[in-house]
Amino acid sequence: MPKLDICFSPELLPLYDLRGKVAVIVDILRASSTIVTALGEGVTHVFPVASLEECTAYGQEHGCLTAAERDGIQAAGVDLGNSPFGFLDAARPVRGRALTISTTNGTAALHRSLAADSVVVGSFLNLAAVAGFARQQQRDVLVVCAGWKGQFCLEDTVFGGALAERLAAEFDVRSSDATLAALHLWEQGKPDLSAYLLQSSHVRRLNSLEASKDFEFCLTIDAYASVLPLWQKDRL
Ligand code: 3SL
Repeated sequence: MPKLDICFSPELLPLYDLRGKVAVIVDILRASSTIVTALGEGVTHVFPVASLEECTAYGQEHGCLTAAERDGIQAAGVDLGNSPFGFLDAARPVRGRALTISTTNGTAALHRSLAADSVVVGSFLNLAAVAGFARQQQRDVLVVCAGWKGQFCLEDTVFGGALAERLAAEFDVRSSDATLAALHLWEQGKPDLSAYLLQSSHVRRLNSLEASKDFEFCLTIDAYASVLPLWQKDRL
């Protein structure tokens, strides 16, 4: 039976062997939720890049939309920040456009996980798509929580618990303490996810940036149930 394990922070990745595995990159607030929303709203593909310089250069070279955030705030010189609502604005349609995006933790976690056999981006918005892909692959899964500047984030780990619950019949979700802990947190949080996660430091940070509607949106389970951002060569 394949195993589902959870890496609480990209800083812990050197302790894991990604070869032969499916890596699920999670940054619920907000990079992974924003990437899923962008693809769900018709963006053709996403180039996640590490630096702001790469983001703006890529945008100019390829004529694509640019999105970037630093410390939660839209970076200078790009079209969009890291809010899913940037891709839901009827005044600025995104369908048919490509996107390059750079964020503090989410896109960095993705680049650090490329040794995995498959890399996908997961969020509550596309939980069903990620679970379906894992079932189809029948390989060990490592959920890579983007965290915040190397530190643990409650919402990413709770997502790991939600995924473990969905896959419990087909995957070993009991042999890693990290997965057990995530399942416990998910059990606590799922009756009222938004009330539970209101305690988290990232939610407090977003609320201070007046991005509280992003928080509620990012917790909508399966709003984009068939969107699967899968890393292929240099893009999702
Ligand atoms: O660090 C990231 O990747 C972001 O998701 C952080 S924020 O939600 O934009 O603050």
